[in-house]
Amino acid sequence: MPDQVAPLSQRPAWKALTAHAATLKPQHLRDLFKSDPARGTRLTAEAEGIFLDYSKNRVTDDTLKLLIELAEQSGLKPHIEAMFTGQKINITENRAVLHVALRAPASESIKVDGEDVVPEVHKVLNKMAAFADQVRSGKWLGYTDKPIKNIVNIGIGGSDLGPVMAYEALKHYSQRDLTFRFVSNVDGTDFVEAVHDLDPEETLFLVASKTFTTLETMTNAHSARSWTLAKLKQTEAIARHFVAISTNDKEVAKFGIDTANMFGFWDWVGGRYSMDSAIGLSTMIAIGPDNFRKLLAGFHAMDVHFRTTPFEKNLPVLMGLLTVWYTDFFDAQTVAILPYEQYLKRFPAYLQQLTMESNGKHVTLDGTHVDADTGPIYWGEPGTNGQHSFYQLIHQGTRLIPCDFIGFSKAVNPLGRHHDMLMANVFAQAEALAFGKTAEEVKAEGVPDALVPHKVFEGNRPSNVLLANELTPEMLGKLVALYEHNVFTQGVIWSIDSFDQWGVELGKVLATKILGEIESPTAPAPTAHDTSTTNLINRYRATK
Ligand code: G6Q
Repeated sequence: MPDQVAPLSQRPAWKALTAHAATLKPQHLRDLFKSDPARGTRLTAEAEGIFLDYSKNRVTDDTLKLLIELAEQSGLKPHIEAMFTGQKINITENRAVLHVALRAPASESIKVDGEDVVPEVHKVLNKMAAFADQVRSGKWLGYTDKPIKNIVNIGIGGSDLGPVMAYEALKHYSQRDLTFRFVSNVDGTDFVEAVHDLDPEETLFLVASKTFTTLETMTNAHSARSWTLAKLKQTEAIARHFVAISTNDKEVAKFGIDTANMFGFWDWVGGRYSMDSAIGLSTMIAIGPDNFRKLLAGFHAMDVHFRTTPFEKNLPVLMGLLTVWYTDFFDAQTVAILPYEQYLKRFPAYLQQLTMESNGKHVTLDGTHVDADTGPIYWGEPGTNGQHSFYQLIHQGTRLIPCDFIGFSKAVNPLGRHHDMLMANVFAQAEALAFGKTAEEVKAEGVPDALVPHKVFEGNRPSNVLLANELTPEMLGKLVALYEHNVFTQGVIWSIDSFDQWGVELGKVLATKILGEIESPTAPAPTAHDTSTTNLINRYRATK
């Protein structure tokens, strides 16, 4: 395991950055570009078909040098090696963190507790591929011998957000005569709406749950079972209409799914890092095994880049360090993810879990309170829609919101001038945020004095522009891995465990307790809660 490092505020680079930030903050991006026009081409990095322009950030060469020193003093290099070599860096759960093994080529060997996990990964991939081919070709028949036409993934959190995001992102590459639906919420509406126009005879459920005990998923899976049996009557039908994706074969068997129809994964795959494991079965059925392997190859290419490239040219490292810079030295609370690609409409939601569940921590690896702010809030919407709603605040509000613009040189669906218009907006927004419009410029347009302050754009608002060639399965893998390693970089600087999620536990425990209290009509009114909670429960019991 990597050596322990000094608390953040005592690392020399941190102290130097604190002093440096004070001198840099008053400087405007307009001046930084004026005194150093070459920064527009110099402060860029390119890897695996992704071009990152980070020149419109409030940094200089000195800032970058110090941030990289901070990465070194935080032990980023040994931490990367520890992750890639299967060491148990998720210390609170005593687990290895090996999503990188899910996309390792068969020729590689990665050991956990002395055992090579790569052959197992490929065994599951082959089993998924055989199954996906059967469904795609219409050979997998339902209980009444009709081919499957509808695939419904039931899962939540990490067992849902990746599959939904990837399905939407790669719809262009999907088999269009199959219908895909995703059910996650325990709100019955989610299930009812997902199946309202489907025929159980032609519907296959993928029950995706690492633990196979998650309340929402098991409740939805039982409703799916009842919905199926209401038409097909015989319990033997379940074997043709349900498969499981899980690490828990006992619970899968208990549910009544044949473990021959179970696709496994391992405790070293975190939920939010699992879209390229068997959890991606819906993706593989949608786009086919060949495209799924291209997706994995994209992930792997970014893994190699992250592991082997010097920090100055390392895309995830640079992006991670910039996020630390704004979070801790500019008090930025959020990061906006702005994909100018309609197919990436669920990408911000996917990144919300990846980033916020990973780095929403206030305790360091040694159990002490972290001495800086951690994980910013990630949010966003695809461009250009956001421009007509929340960009106002980014341009003229009082908060600093670093933005990641994501654009592509080629349209997946070329249509007249649409793509040029879309991309013109990427460049225009980043330019407007950085350089703004001064009072003099506004006045020169003949704007009356009273309106001038309203029409001034201060500028000096930072952004990254990520420009990639085209959204393909391979490119999606690269983009997701880019953010996975960006998050990892941030977590290492803050010395937190980016791979546990204890913060979701308390609410779950309380909900189970309260469920018992509201379901039993004879139970006495609960008293063990605070007066507000008791009052709400009683009101609900009386009005439901
Ligand atoms: C992700 C979290 C969480 C998890 C869900 C679903 O990193 O662990 O979002 O994915 O709670 O868990 P199961 O897959 O076990 O149902």
